[in-house]
Amino acid sequence: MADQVGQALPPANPGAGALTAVDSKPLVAVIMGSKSDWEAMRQADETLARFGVSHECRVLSAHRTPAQTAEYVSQAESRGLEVIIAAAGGAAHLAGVCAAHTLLPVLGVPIESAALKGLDSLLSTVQMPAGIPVGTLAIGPAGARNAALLAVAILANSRPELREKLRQFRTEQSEKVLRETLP
Ligand code: RP5
Repeated sequence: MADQVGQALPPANPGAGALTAVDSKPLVAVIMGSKSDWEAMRQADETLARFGVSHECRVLSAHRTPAQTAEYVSQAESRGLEVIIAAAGGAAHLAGVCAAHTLLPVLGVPIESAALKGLDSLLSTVQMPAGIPVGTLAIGPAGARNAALLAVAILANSRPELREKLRQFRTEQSEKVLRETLP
């Protein structure tokens, strides 16, 4: 079964009720090429949980588990998923491979690599040839958090209550900045 494909990652906030990484009716899939990507991608998990968006996190690799990745992504839409966030480092073709197997929007997060600091990941994710789009975010944790916020914005187009949460988030963020004091 598709929801058994790939290694599930721990919820960011165990005990948070429905806001877990492995939800029974997920709207967003957060997949990453390796467990080593989790340190950055937990930002996506935590952000989705903060908005109460049901989601699941999986390790699936474009090159280490190609068949399982294709199977998982091909079945995502019929399972009710609406957005896929795909993160990978190095020759980061995971997001592009995902996009090739689904009509769902795919948001790519380039993971910082040891050799080239994520420039390789960024270019591999962002430079999709015309026809199969990947919406690429920033390298690393900022990209992970923004991918989740963009997923929330996509879902919020048809969910007024989520749109209101997003508005509230922006307001709180602005207020926090305005409260900052400098030494
Ligand atoms: C990619 O290779 C993964 O997304 C990860 O960022 C990178 C290194 O993976 P590990 O060797 O740490 O498993 O597939």
